[in-house]
Parts: sequence; structure tokens; C-alpha cells
Amino acid sequence: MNSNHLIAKIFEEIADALEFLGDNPFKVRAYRTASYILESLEEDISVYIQKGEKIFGIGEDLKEKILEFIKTGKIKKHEELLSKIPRGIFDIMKIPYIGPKTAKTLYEELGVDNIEKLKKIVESGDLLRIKGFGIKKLENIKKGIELYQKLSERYPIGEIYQDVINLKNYISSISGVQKVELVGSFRRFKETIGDIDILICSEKNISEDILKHPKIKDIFSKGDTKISFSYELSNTRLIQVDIRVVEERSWGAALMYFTGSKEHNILLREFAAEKGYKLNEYGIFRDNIYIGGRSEEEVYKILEIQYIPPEIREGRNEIELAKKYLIPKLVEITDIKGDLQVHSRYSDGIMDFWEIEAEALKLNYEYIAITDHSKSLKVAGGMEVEDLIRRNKEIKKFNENSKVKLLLGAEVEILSDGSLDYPDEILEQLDIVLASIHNVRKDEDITERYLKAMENPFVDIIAHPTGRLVSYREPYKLDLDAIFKKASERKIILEINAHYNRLDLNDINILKAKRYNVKFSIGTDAHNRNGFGMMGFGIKMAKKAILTKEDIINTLSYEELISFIKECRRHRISEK
Ligand code: DGT
Ligand code: CA
Ligand code: CA
Ligand code: ZN
Repeated sequence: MNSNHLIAKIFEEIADALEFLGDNPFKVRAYRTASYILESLEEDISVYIQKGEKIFGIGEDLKEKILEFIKTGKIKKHEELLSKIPRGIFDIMKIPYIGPKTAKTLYEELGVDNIEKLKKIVESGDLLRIKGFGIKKLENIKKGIELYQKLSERYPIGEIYQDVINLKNYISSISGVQKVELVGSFRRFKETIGDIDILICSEKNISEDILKHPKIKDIFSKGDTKISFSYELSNTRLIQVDIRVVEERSWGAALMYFTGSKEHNILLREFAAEKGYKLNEYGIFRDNIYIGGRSEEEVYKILEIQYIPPEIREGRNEIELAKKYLIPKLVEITDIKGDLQVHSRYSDGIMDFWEIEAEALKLNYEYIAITDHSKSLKVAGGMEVEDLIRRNKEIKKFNENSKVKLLLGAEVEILSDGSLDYPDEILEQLDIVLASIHNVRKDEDITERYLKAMENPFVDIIAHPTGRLVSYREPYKLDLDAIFKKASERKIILEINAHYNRLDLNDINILKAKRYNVKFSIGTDAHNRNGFGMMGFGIKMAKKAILTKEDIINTLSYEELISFIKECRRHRISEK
């Protein structure tokens, strides 16, 4: 994650705090505007500052604050405000329908300084005692609280990923620590995380050392084997962390237990019991005598089943598969030979072809599909036909001397009537066509739009099929079975969009699609250099759905991929 998002959040909080305190409205506005602008920048703000570029909407004063953040990781003004206003009030101000003004009234009239108190006065109706607060306001606040809880209960895994890895690395560096592993839903790579679970094996008591970490806020428990606290993420939200310290001889059994899922654990324990074993977090036992548990492999061996990769331990059918040794070799990131969704400068990306090639070389890729947006998607720099033609020429020239092949591609809008945003003569010239929908009318069912578009023989891939954003936007209304069935008939590939905001298709939908015998592509949707790093998230989704290398087209070599796409197109044309 780049610092734009972090600074934007801080500016938002400063604006809230200033407004709460009744500061100058222009100042408040300046912070809000800057926050908005930061969120919409393509490149990290430090890049603009280095280049000495002025950014419209961010004045000198706020530029200083940004520099301060880049240098020190915080902003003094922000810290000051945080110490002046109870933390809970910041949370209240983030609730939809409640702005700083309402929060101020709630605080002054009824002493409401956290969400729990707010809930109480809403339920008891005490809120109506405040002058000017009527039924309508009460209803809105109720709705706001519900929405807020729905959004903030769980954390999208991509948003907390780096923070969690940092915490793990910190713990590994403490002397005496022998083993550290992230367990729970994080190790299973669920798309949202409730809390962080960490397992440690250590030769001495290390709780004091762990608790020295500056981002640890409240300590809930601090025993020899269990430590639990809240940890501040870089977006300033708090997440609970549960740490367990176990003995070496229990390491494997504890890894299994705390990785979960709970449903998986219950099933596995039942299976162990059927075989006459007792399985728990301390080990595997027969007649109460310890017979193993140092490593996961050891436990699986005793149970005489196949090793079950953590990503698939969700209590679906993995244990049945493991009993029959039917879990295939899951796809790995090293199988990937190229990225099939990348945006260049020609639309809303910021990279030129040389930069893209350089990144691809680092990743050992053979090819990259350049999939700029099509003309209707103006907000994302959609390309007019002439620009596309010019770009294609440039790509062809580039490919003459390049080490990485750039595919002529596009992410083409499916228009409201299901037609495509470029004419067929143009689509035909592209090596790879992604079709997708970015504009949906309220409550629109987009099934027919997709089905119509899928009649076009040049649609190779449906990109981010459901349109959902993890924790922020529900999937579009659509009949996925109809889409999957059509994809299978027409040999159209379904994308696993690896961007952490999207993860679309996700594991559940991939599993569903797989029953229709379709192929998948993984694309990062990279718009800048950091974007390529998302491939790992897409791989995790694929693994969770038990996909192998054979299920994913970007494990093919360049020649294989090109001929595969051609073959699919021939099939579609002949079918028509
Ligand atoms: P989360 O935190 O909601 O994203 O999901 P998890 O899976 O990380 O759940 P969490 O943190 O409550 O517990 C971590 C693991 O500990 C869980 O995956 C399995 C294990 N566990 C927790 N409670 C139980 C239980 O009551 N029975 C069994 N068998 N295992 C449990
Ligand atoms: Ca957890
Ligand atoms: Ca937990
Ligand atoms: Zn898109």
C-alpha cells in the first residue's frame, strides 16, 4: 500500500477533529479536499514531491504535513488532536449519517464518547431528548450504526496484509523465539479477517518483548501461553491480535488447531476419533499417550491422509479428498508466466512499455497483456479507436526488440445494450480482449448484458465478473450460473482479478464456475509498478478453490497462450 491512502485517512481525521472543535470551516475544507485528492492520485505522493510537481488542491501548508509524514511516519497536528478528543468520538464520526456536528451535540448533551454508549441511547430512545433530534434522525443513526458495523466488523485481507507481515517479522527478531507462524483465517487466506492469530514457539518468556511494540494499544491478556492485545494498523484502525505460545512437541498440532477453520477442525477431530485417536492443540494421542504433533506432516501421516494445504481447510470436502489422496498439486506463483490485466499510460495507468517490461523481467514473465480501457470509460482514460490503433503499432514495434512479449489487449466496456465498445474489425486485431462492466444502473440485473456480449466471438475473457469490492460493494445483480454455463459453451475465460480490493472471482465463485468446466486467467489490474505484486493474492484465491496449473491460462507459455486463444476464437466463430 502506498502512503496516499494513509495520509488521506489522517487528513480526514484532522478535518473531523477540527470541525468537532469548531475550527475555521475553510481549514476543515482544505483537509477534506486534500484527502480526496490523495485517494485519487495514481502515483505515490512522494513521487510528485520529488519531481517538484505542484498538485492542484494541496497547498503549501498541507504539503509540509505530507513531508512530515513521509519523514517521520506521523503528523504532529494529528497526534495533538487525537489526544484532545476521546478516541471513541473519532469512531462515531466515521458512522454514516453522523458528522462532526452531530457527534459534538451527542457528546455535549449526553456525554456520548463511544459507539457502545451511542447504541444504548439509540435503543433507549434517550437520543430523542436532545433538542432538534427527531424520529427521522434516530432512524438514520440506527441505519448508520448498522452499516458501520457491517463494514468494519471484518478487515479485507489486502488492507492489513503488510501490517501483519511486519508484526510477524518483529516477533521473529526477538531473541529466544524459535518459530513464528501466522495462523487463523490469515493463513487460510480468507478474503476478510476477523482477528489476527499468531503461534509462537520460544525457549523463554517473550511477552514483555512483544508488548514493547509501539503499535500495540490495549492489552487484554498477558499470560505465559496466551497474549492478546489490540494493534494499530497503518490506516489507524485497531485489530485484535491473539498470540499463543506452545511447546515444540505440540507445534504441528497447534498449527493445525489454530489455523482452523473451526468447521475443518471439528471434522478432522471426528475422523481422528473414528480411527481411535484423540487430536487436539497439544498433539495426537492414543489411549491418552502422546504419539505425535511436532509437525503437521507428522499428524497427517499418523492419520494416514494426505497433507491438506492451509488455504483449503474450510470444512468443505477437503478431508474426504485427503482420505483418498485426491488433492491435486495446487497452482503456485512460480507457475505464472505472465500477467493478463495491465493498464499502460494509454489509459489510466502510469507506466510506459519499458517500465512494464522491466517489472515483467523481475518476475520472470514471458508476456504481459496490455489491457487499456475502451473509449466509453472516460473516467479511466478510455482510448478512442485511433489511439488504440496508434498504441498497437507502438506495441508491435516495441516487441521487435523486447525480451517480454506485450500482448495487444484491451479491457472493453460492455455497453448497456450488451454491445461492445469497439467494432469487431478492431477487436479482431487484438491478441486478447477482456470484456467488463463498470457502469451499472441502480438495481440493474446485468445477466442479459453479459450473455449478449458473450455472443461476440472476440470476447476472450470476462474481467472481474461480479464487480464486487471486498467489504465495500456487493456483487452486481446477476445469474452467475447462466454466465458460467455460457462461458463454458463459448470457451470464454473467467478472470480472477487479483487486486486486493476486488478478488473477483473469489474462491466460492471459482468453485462454482469450476463445475462448468471453464478456464481461468489471473490478472493483477496493475496501473503502476506496485500493482504487479497482487498476483500472489490471485494465486491464493485460486488455491482456495483447489485450482491447478492446468486450470489457469497464464501458466501457458507465450506460444501456447496465443494458440489457445486462437483456438477458442475459432470455436466461437464456427459456433455462431
Ligand atoms: P476470523 O478471526 O473470524 O477471521 O476467523 P479465524 O478462523 O481466524 O477464527 P478465530 O480467530 O476465532 O480462531 C482461530 C482458530 O482457532 C480457528 O480457525 C480454529 C480455532 N478455534 C477457535 N475456536 C475454536 C473452537 O471452538 N473449536 C475448534 N475446534 N477450533 C477453534
Ligand atoms: Ca482470527
Ligand atoms: Ca482469534
Ligand atoms: Zn476493470
